[in-house]
Amino acid sequence: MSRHSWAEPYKIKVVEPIRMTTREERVVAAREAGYNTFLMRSEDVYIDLLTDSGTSAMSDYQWAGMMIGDEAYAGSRSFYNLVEAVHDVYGYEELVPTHQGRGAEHILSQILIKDGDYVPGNMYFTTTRFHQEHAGGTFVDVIIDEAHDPASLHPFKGNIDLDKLQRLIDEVGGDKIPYISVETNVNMAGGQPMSMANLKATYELCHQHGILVMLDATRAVENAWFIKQREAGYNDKTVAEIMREICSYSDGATVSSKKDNLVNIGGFLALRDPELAKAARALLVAFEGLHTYGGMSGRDMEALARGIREMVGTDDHVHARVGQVEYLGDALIKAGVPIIRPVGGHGVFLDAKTILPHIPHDQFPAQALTAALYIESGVRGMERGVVSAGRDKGTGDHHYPKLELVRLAIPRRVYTQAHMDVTAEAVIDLLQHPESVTGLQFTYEPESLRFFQARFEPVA
Ligand code: PM9
Repeated sequence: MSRHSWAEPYKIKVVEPIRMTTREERVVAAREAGYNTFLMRSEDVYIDLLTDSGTSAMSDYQWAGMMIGDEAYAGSRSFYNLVEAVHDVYGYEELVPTHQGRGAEHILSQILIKDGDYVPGNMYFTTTRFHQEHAGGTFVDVIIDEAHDPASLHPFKGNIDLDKLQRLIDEVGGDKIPYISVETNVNMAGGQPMSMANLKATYELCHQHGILVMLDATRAVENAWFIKQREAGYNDKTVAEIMREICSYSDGATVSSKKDNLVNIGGFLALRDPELAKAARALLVAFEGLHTYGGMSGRDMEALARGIREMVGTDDHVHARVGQVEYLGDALIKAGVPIIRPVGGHGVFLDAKTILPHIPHDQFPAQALTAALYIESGVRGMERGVVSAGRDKGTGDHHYPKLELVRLAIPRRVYTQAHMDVTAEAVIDLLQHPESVTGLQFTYEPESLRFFQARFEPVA
C-alpha cells in the first residue's frame, strides 16, 4: 500500500492537562511579565511554543531508562552508555558531558579562543556568540545572503558563503581563526539547513588553513532530514547514515541535548583530538562536574543515551517532527501570513517587520507581536529580532538584524495537529488588526543575553 499521508510513529500514554485563560487574565499576566514571554508563568499559557528546548515528551523506553540510571559519582554505567550512543550515532571518540548546550560552548570557547581571535559562523546564536565574546573572540557572520531574506526559497539557507570565509582568512590570517562554528539547521535563520556539499567544501577550505571545524549539532537530525529531501544523492540514505556523514566533516561538536536528543536537560561537547579533550576535561571538573557526568545525573544520561538512538532509529520520527512544523507553516502560508520560507525544521517564524510596518525597529516589532499574540490567544512564542541580537560591544548601539521574527517553536511529540490548527487561527485572527499592536520600550535592560530577563512597557 502506498502512503500519501504521514502520521506520528507513536501513540499517547500519559497526558498533562492545559488550561485556557481569559483575555483579562492574560492582559494582567503580560503586564506583570514586562511583556517578555520568558518572564511568564507556564500556568498562564495555553499552547506553549516558547521553545523546542527541553520541552520534548520522552518515550516509555526513556522513562524506563530513568529508573535504572546509575547514580554513582564516578564511572557511572549510564555515562558509558552515553559514550557509546554518541560514538555510534555521531561518530566522535571523545565525550565531554555538560549540563546543557551552553556549558559545552563555554568550555569549547575557553580552550580554543584567545584574545583578539575571530570566530566565523553561519549566523550568530545568542549563547554561542556570548561565550565566543566572553573568551575574547569576535564573531563574524559568513552565512549566505539568502539567509537574511525571509522570502528567499533557497533550499539550503544555512550554507556558508565560502567567499566571505576566504575574505576573512585573507584579512586576518588563518592563525587568528581557531575554528569555524558551523550550526546545523540554523536556528536564528528560521531552522534552515546547510547542504552536505557546502559542509564538505567548508571543511576542506578550513583544513587548508589549519582552522578547525566545530559543529553546533544541536539540530543535526532535522538538517539530515532536509538533506535527504533536497540534496541529490541522499534520498536513498537513512537519516542515521546522513548524520554520520555530516559529523565526518568536523573536528568536534557542541550539542544541546534538549532539542534533537529528546531529553529535558543535558548536553555535550564531542571531540576527535584526545589532547583537546584533556584540556576540556580540566575545565569541566571546575565548571560542570566530574568528567563522567558533567552536569547530569545518572538517570539524565541514561535517558539521553536512549534519546540519541531513538532520534535516528527510524526516519519516521523526524519525518513526523518536521511534518508537523510544515503543517503549521503551510496553514499560515495559505492564509497569506508572511513567514520565513521555506518552512524550517523546529518552528515557524513570523516576519514581524512586514506584519507591523508601523512599528519602528527600535520599538521592537517582534517583541510587541509576541506579546500581542499571547494576549489575544494564550499562545506563547519568542522574540528573535533586535532584542535577541543585543548591543554591539564597541559602539553600544543595538545590533539591527535583517530578520525581525516571532518564533513559534514546536516541542517534539507534545502537541497534536489540532493544537497547530488553533495556533494558525490565533495568528490569522491577530493579523486582521495589526495596527492595534503598539511598540515597546525597555523598563529594564540586562547587560548581556538581554532577551531572557528584559522588561518592557508599551510606548505611549
Ligand atoms: N536554544 C532555543 O530556544 C534555548 C535557549 S534560548 C536562547 O532555541 C543552539 C543552536 C541553540 C541553543 C539553545 C543552544 C544553547 C546552543 N545552540 O539552551 O544551553 O538553539 O542547552 O543550548 C534555545 P542550551
